[in-house]
Amino acid sequence: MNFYELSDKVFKYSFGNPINTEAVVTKGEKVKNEALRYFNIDDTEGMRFTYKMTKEQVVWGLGENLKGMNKRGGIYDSFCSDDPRHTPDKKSLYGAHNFLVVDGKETFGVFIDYPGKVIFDIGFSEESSLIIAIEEKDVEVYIITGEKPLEIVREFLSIIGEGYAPPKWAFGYQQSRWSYPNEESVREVAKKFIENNIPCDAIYLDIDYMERFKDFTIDQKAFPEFKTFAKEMKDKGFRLIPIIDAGVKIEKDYDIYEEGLENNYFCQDEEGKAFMAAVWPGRCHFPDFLNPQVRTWFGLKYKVLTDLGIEGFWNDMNEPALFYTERGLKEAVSLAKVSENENLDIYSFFKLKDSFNNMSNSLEDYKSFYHNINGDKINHYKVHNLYGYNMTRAAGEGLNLIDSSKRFLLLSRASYIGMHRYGGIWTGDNHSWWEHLLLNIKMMPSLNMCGFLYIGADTGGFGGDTNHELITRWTQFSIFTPLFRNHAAMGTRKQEPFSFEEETIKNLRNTLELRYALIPYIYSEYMKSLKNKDMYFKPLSFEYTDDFSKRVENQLLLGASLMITPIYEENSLGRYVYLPEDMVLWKVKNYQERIYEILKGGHHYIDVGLNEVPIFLRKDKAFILGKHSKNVDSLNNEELKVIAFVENETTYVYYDDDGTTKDYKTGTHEEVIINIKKCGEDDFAIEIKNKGNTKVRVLNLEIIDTNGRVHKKILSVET
Ligand code: MIG
Repeated sequence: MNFYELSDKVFKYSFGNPINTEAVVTKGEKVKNEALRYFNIDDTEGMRFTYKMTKEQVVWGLGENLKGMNKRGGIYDSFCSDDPRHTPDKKSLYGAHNFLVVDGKETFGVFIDYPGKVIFDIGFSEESSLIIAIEEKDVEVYIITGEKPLEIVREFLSIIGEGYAPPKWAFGYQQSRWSYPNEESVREVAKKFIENNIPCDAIYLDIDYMERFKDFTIDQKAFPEFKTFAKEMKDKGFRLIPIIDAGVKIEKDYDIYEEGLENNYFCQDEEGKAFMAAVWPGRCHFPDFLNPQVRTWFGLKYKVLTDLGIEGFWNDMNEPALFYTERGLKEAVSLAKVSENENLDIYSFFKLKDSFNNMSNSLEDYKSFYHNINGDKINHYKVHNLYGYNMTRAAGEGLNLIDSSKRFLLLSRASYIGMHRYGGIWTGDNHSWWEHLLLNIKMMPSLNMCGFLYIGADTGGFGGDTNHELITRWTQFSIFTPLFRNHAAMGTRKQEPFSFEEETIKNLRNTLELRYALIPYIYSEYMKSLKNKDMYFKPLSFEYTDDFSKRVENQLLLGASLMITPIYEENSLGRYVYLPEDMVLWKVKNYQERIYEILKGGHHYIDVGLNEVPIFLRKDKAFILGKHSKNVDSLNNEELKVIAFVENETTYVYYDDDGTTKDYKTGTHEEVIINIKKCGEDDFAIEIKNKGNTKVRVLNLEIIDTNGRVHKKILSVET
């Protein structure tokens, strides 16, 4: 084992001959050996790391996963999986995010940098054991020390590199469906948003926009004048976001297929032929995204679409999902060769049934193809979790070559730690189930811990039919997630905001207007989290140290100042909330009406009508509120509200930048620093600093004092 010190808090232990995943960007100094901290190692078969947990310890992390924010009591297989039914018994979703923080009297972080399957048994097999197991002996383990979980997370975020910033318009509402298959249907959706006065920034194009599901092609019948159409939509205020799938269709004269084959850019089978499996386009080959040359080649193909005016993409099926291979098909078909009147015994019947069920995403298939990593032929199974990550990396790097100064919207379904540098993720094929709204809430801080900031779920649920209540409650939560997209599967009921009855449309419109009014705060908090290596969503106990906060899994801290308490249960017109300190409650029906109520620290039941969004403002904190518009590009934030709850003093740093270029990376941005200090009974001293030429002209302050009185002041911002 080699031991490296990355800082005085981060230690890397390198066992055997690990594959460089490039998850971590910081290189450490190699120092003398020391035994792995915290864990016992058993290397009789693969590697098994065991830590004895005390009863009081909570385990946070693991990014995109099922179960609670506290991962104890569960067993998780880190193995990117295309499984469209996220039921509680499942062990894997689309991402592989092997970072967790053990929090208690002894507190530390651990990251298992291993590109194959990792099993996290967190007090499942043995109540007090945290067991991490891999099948091989080549692995890098990072241990991160620190006093508190947030401090440990921030150390981790600083070694995996700065995250991805989408363009500002990507903070607007986005509408999707599988599918809006042609010009007319997209035009119709746009028209309904306009007619119903509902803000929206983007409309998604699912697989049907392509010609026979071929990447970087457009179905000429469905979109005869794509470039003109994209411009027409943009002029109306909507960007189009096409999907790109991992599988490349095998079709003679299709350039991607021909070039890939000619240059050996596809993953190969045992015999060195391009590996073949079927997905949407039928039989496909799979670009070897682990090879940098292939990444550049594929990444530059996005130019076909950027040349037509496209500014955003979503990369799908990149676990990679495999519907079937010839092998699986043969096996199933041969089992199915039974005569119709055969009396199958029950075992052969199940075997036959399973052979069809197990045809997709089978381990045997994953073990049957290879990548070329620096000239070495590496079995896919060993590096499975790097595939989606590197597809999106290909896109990110390609888009950077296409236009190095422009920010594009980029989403991936599969991911590994490190991919946050290239794009965001949506959390895949959830269902229109209340359980998945709660899961969505719990997953957000875990993903932030692993570097993923531009995240969100399919609002309303992808599979199954939503109803007016679920879409309303889900939308009321999703207005706080950086990625805010409503998406639904083929065959499900329509779930665009205007597809419901008048009252629901009105509630959704008010909710979306609130989102747009919150964009100055949301964007400011997002960018500060990115720049300062911080979390956008936090569990309560990452800031409040009382014992009860650790148990709260259905409320989140949002940025520097707010706490949100979403309604996630059917038929409920309210909920229990826990306040670690006195806070201001603003129940938003319409963001133009602001009635504030002070709630004392402790447990409360609050009424929350279907037309209300509860927002809590923490003590000695402030947030920013703008006005809504039809989309982000037309927001005018020269005049902003500053809403503060002041007992003693608060400072809010309002961040903004051009929202379109990468200039922020070199420090170009604007900041308005607002300091409010209580000086006497009704007296507040206010100081405003303007750094970097802000566009803000006027600040309307609403200062709430501890008696609930609101003090209003209007200040102009000096330039
Ligand atoms: O096998 O492109 O997660 O968002 O609508 C399904 C069709 C493929 C899965 C994605 C989903 C998308 C769907 N895709």
